[in-house]
Amino acid sequence: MSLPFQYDSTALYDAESMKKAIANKLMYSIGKDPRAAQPKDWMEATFLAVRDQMVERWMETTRAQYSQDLKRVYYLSMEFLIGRALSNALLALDMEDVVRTALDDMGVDYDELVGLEPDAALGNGGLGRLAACFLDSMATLGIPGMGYGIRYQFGMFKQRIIEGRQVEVPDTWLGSVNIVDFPRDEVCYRVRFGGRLEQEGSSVRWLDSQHDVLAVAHDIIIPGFATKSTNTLRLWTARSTREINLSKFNQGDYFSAVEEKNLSENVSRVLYPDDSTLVGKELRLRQEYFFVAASLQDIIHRYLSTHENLDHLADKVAIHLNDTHPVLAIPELMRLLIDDYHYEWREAWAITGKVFSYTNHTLMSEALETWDVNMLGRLLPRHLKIIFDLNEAFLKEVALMIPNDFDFLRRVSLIDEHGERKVRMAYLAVIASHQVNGVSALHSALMVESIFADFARLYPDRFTNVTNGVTPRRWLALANPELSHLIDKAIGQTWRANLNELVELKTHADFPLFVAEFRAAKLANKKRLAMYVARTLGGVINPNALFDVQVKRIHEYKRQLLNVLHVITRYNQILAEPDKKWQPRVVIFAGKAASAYHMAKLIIQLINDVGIKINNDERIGDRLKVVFLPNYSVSLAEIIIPAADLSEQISTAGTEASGTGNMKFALNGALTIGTLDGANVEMQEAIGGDNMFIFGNTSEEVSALRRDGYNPRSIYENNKALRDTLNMLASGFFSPSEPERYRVIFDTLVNWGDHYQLLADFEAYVAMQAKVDALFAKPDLWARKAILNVAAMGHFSSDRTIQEYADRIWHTQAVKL
Ligand code: B1N
Repeated sequence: MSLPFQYDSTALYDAESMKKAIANKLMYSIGKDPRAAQPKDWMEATFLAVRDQMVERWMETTRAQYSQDLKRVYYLSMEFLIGRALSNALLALDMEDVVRTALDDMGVDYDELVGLEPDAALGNGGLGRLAACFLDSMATLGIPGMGYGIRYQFGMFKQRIIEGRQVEVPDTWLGSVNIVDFPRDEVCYRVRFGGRLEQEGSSVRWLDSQHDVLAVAHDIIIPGFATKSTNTLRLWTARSTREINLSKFNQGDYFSAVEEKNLSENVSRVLYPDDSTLVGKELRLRQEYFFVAASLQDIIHRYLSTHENLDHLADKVAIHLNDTHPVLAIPELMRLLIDDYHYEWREAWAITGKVFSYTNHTLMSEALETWDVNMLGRLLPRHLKIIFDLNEAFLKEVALMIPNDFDFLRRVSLIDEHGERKVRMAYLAVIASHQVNGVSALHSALMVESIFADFARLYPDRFTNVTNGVTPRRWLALANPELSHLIDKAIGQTWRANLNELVELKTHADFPLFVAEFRAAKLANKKRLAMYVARTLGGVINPNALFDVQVKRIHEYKRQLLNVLHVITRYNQILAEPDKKWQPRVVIFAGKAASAYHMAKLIIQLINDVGIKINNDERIGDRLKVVFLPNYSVSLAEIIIPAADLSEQISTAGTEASGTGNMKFALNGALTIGTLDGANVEMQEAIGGDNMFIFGNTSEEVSALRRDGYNPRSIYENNKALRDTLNMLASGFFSPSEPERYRVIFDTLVNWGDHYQLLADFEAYVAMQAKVDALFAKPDLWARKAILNVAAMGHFSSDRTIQEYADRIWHTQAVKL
C-alpha cells in the first residue's frame, strides 16, 4: 500500500547526523536546553534517537510477517529479565562507534551514559532471563514471534545490604520520561473477574463479573542482531474501568473514590520476588489471568483480521507457556471458543490441543503451582467449571487406557483432593499441550521419571528436551569486549550469529601468543571488577588472586552454604599452616533472597559476617577475601562474569533444572567447579571432563541416600575439618554480638537431616578446591583449559535452543526480508 505522504527515513550512518538526531531529541522530546541538560537527559535523548533507528525495521518486519502469512509464536511469560537496552540495540544495529563519536563530539562520555540506563528487571532469575535471551534469538533468527507479559510498575526489588542484612528497596525503573516502550492506548481489552454462571441449555454464561480491569498494551522493540528482523515484546498494564467512582466523588468522599481505581490497577503494580517457590496469593492469580486474558484476546483479534474463523488457528498460531504461570490460557481459550465463538466442546479441545506447548523449569515441589479451588472459583468461576469438565473427560479417557486403577486416576487428576482441594496447574498444562519440554537432558529425563511419570505412560511422545542456551550477543560481545576482540582477531567476527564457530579457537589454545593475550583480557576484566568493588564496598581486592564466583539467587538447593563451609575451612587451614604457599583467592558472592525466605536471608548475613572476620584478620592478608556484592542484576552480571576465574555451579544433583549462569561463565573463560546437575552434565560432554572440576554425588546417589537413609551427623562426627567449621557457626564465632545467630544453620545441616546433602559432598568439594589451586598455580595451563571451555560453548547459544523449538515444537519458519 502506498502512502499519500512521505516520511523522512530516520536511517543514519554517520556521527554528524547522529549528533543532530540526539540534539533534536534533547530539545524537542526531553525539552532541555543542551546547556542545562543533566547526564540522565543525554541518556534519554540518545536512547530515543537510537530507538528511531529501529522503528522502520520493526514496521517492515511486521508487514512482511503479515504478507507472508507466517505462523507466529506467542511466548507467554510472567517474567522478562531484559536488562539495559541501549548498548544492546547499538550492537544489533552496528552503530556503537557512530554514537560514541557523536557523544564524544558533544562532550558526553558514552560508557558513563550507557550506565545511567536503569535495568528492565521484570523477572527474578534464570527463568526470566531465559525469556529475554529467547526474544533476542527469535529476532535474530527471524522467527515471527512475540513476547507477552506484564509491565510491572515495580520490577525486581533493589537489594541493599545494611549491617550485613538484605533490605529490599522498590525498583522504580520507569523514569519520568517514557523511553522504554510505545503505549498503545487503543489496544485495550477488558479482563473480567468474579461474578456467577448461568446455565442456558447446553451453554454457560458468565455474568455479573465485578472488579473488571482494562489491559492496555505497551510495545518494546526487540532488535535482531545484524539483520533487519525485529520482534515485539508486548507488556500489559492495568487500567481501571472507571477513572474514579463518580457518585462517591460527588458525595465528597475523594479518597474512597480513587481507592477503587488503585485497587484494580494493583494487578500490574509489582513483580512477585519469589524464585522457584509458590506463594499462592490471590493477587498473583489475578496477575496470571490478567495478562493471559489480554494476550489471548489480542492473538485472536490479530488472527481474525486475516482469517474468517478460528477453525485453523493452530496452523498460524503457536502459544508457548513459560512454566505454569500462564496456564490459565488453556481454559481461557476453551472459554472463548465455546462461549464466544460457539464451537462444540470437542472441536474446541481439538484446536486447543494443537496450539499450546509448555516448558517445565523445575521439579521442586515447593515451586509447582496449585490454586485453591475456592479461590479460583470465586475469581474465575467459568474457568473453574471448564477445568472440572476437562478433568471429567480426561479421567474418563484415562479409565479406558488404564482400567481398574483408581489410585492412578487419583494421581493424575487435575484436582488434588488432599485437604483443601487444589487445581494442579502443571497437569493441566500437560494434558492440553502437544509438546512438553524440560530444560536440560538430565532435567527432562528426571521429569518423566518423577513429576510426570504417570503422564509419560499416557502420552509417551509428548515429552521432550530442549536444553537452554544464552545469547552470545549480550553475554560475550557486550559484556566482554576484551575477549570478543581477541576472538575476532583469531577467527573473525561471525561467531556472534553462529556460535559454533568458536570451535576454531581450539587450535589457538596451543599458541603461546594467543594464550598470553587471553590472560591479558581476563586480567583487564578482573581489574574492572576490582575497581567496581572498590567503588561500591571500599575494599581492595588483588586482581592477581583467583576470582572464585558464585552469583545467582540465594537458595538452599544452590548451596551457597557449601561454598561458605569451604571458605571457613580454608580460613582454618591457612591459620593452621601459615607458612605454606597459599593460592590467594577472592570468593565473590552476589544474589537476592526472596523477601520471605528467612534461611536465604540468613545465608546472606552469614556471608557478610564471615567476610568481616576473614577480611579483617591480619594473619590472612590477601590470601583469602570474601566479598558480597549487593544488588545482583543483569548489568552487574555483565561486569562480574567476564572477570571470573572459577564458576561455582554446586547445586545438589537433581535440583537445578538447567542453570544458565554456568553457560555464561564458561563462555567468558571461567573454569567450572560443579556437580553433575542440570546443564553442567551436557557442558561436561562438550568441554571434556579434564577441563572442568566435577565433584560430588550424582543425582542417582542423591536419591539413593534419600531413599536408604542419610546420616549427616555421622559425617560431621567423622570429619575434623568439617566439625571445626560447623562448630564455629554454632558457637557464634562469626556473630559474637549474637552467638546463637547461626545455630539454626548448624541444626539444619547436622541435626535436621541436611535436605540438600551439603555434608555428603563436603569432602569431595574441599578436595576439588585444592586441585583448583594447584592448576591455577600454572597460569598457562589454566588459560589453555579456559580457552577450551570457550571453544566448546557453541552448543549453548540460545540461537540453537530457539532453532530447536522452532523445528520440533512450534513448526515455524523464518520471515523473508
Ligand atoms: O529456570 C531456569 C533454569 O536454568 C533454572 O535451573 C531454574 O531454576 C529456573 C517460580 C521459577 N525454575 N523455576 C523457576 C521462577 C519464578 C517462579 O515464580 C519458578 N525458575 C526456574 C531457566 O530454565
